[in-house]
Amino acid sequence: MEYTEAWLKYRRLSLSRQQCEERLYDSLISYAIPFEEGLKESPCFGALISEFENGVEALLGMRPQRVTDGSETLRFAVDPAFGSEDAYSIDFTQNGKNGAITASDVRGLLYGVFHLLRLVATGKSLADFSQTCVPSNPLRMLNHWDNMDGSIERGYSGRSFFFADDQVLVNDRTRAYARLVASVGINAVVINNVNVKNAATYLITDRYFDKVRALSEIFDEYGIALYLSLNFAAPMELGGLDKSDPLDPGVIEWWQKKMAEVFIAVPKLGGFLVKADSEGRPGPFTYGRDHADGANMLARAVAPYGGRIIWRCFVYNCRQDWRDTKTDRARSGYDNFMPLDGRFLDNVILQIKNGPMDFQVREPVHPLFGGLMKTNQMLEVQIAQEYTGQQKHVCYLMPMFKEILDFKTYMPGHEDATVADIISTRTLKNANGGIVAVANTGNDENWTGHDFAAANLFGFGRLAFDTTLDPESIAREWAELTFAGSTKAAIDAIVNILMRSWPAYEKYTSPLGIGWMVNPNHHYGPNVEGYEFDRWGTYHRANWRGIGVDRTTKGTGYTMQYREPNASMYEHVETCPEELLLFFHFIPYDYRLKTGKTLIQHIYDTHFEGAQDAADFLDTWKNLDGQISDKEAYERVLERLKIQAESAVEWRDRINTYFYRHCGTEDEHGRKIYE
Ligand code: GCW
Repeated sequence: MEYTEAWLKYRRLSLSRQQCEERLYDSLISYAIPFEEGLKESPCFGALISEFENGVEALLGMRPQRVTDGSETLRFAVDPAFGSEDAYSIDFTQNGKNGAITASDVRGLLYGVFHLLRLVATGKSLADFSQTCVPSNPLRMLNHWDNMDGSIERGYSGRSFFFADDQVLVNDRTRAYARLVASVGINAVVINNVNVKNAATYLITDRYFDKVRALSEIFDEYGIALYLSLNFAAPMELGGLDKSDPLDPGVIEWWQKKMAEVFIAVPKLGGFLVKADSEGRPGPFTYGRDHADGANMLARAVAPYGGRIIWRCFVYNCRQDWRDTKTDRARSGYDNFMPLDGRFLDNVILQIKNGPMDFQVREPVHPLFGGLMKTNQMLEVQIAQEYTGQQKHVCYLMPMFKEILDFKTYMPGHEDATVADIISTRTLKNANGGIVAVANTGNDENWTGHDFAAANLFGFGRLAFDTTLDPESIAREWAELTFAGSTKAAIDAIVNILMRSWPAYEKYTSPLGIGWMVNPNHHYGPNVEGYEFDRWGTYHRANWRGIGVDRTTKGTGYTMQYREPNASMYEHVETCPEELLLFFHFIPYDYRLKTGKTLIQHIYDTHFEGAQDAADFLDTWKNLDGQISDKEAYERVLERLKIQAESAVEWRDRINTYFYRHCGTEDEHGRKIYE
């Protein structure tokens, strides 16, 4: 299947000689790599050369020459004393003519080259340019939920390009993918679904070693470590043992032997991701053991090979009864893992979803951030738009991620520590940390179904590498690279749509942080009571008086999982941020919000506004006909924006009618609300 180069198109610039000179692009014409001999062994060396030479040639129409006689105009220098892993600097201030990219390793140089090419592709001048970039996060990871039959759990962009018919695929697209994600700084990838079943259990056997190794080597050329999701019950399913008890000597020995075998066969492997005791997956609970017992047992088995165990905290009771108002799914991550703080080994990292429920359009930050003080942590976000329009709707998520990263946790002794500080390992000076996104790719030609969804893939990588970046600049950079050759007005419009998209989606779907209200199972489209009487712990409790879940001390007590002053802030209606009001409180329809509007009027207004925003996106796009360089992309986006506009109307009307029927209050503006 064909695929595009997404933001790596490197469309030829049309510049005059003078412009090239002024921007110092001439300095890209010759380059040198001092001490090259010692660096050739580095797995990224080939990619460094080819990315630089091909990129410059595509953009400027001249192929850079490598020289060794001191006449170079650009110098790549590895300086082990330069700084932390993957950091680099680009400097064109030395003598006003020549440039240098410096890093402590070749992977850092490769990141520097991708950065340099972004500058040139977006027409930035290199004259006087100087910047040092240090990655914010040690691990910058993607999790693919790809199954070995080629399907993708929560995939909205076609089939898997890692697997088909229970085989591992290694082909051109493997490399194209590695380039794409490495170009934005991703350095670790899990290729298989966290729900490890059937053939996927056998990925750690010789049935698949050759292909897995081949894949890991391609990744390695782009500085990416391959990880696999693991089946905790493998000792039984593969080894024929009668248990998977993590403290059982036979089980321990089985894993030790298994890991020796795996790391000899696939030496570049970074480690494993584990979903245990969650949504029916096996885990240590079966044997009366806890998550630390389970994770540490595996961590010991991979430690001799430098491997890591990434253990997910998405553990909750998925057999709840809606009549029970005390059991609260939101509490479960903290209740399960907080007592284990300090018990995990150094090569274990807990992977924590951004919020306590499940990737809703708005959730509070997970209270384990700021709670845990002696544990390696990773933030898990989802760019696969499971609950945010499934890549039929545009929903640019970097503004949401940015809010999460900037959230102050008030961890004792580190009162200023934000989520970004904690996961980066800056706060706790711990061994491991980072950020991971559930990936949104598939084998669709444009990788992400909706062309605009690629902004989330690009943006996630950029933000993971530098959590101080601003979402709008990232959006602009992505738009300029992807839609190079389009009019300035078109680029501005794309950025505008992206920046308005998350707020719009939030407005026309469930109100004020309550979440859900989607169709069960597939999670697309409105269904206000779709999850109301289900077993998943996802209730909004709307009745004729009001709506919301009481998570205060009078209700489920969830608010007390936060550090002060956050706990009190959420506990009281007056101080609770209003975008999360219904997540924390049951609120009557006639309650007045800070805007002076009643809750019910707010619900009506936001739903009319959100649907109007979606209609505006479509109109804007229609007006750009002829201004977008890539005609096919234009048509694809047009088709999706139509779907979104229609779906937003359906959301608006279902939600408004539902509440109108419940409380009987008329819209103050007399707009059409169906009976
Ligand atoms: O939100 C749920 C998804 C499941 C997913 C699970 C998880 C991979 O609906 O499809 O399973 O989260 O994160 O483990």
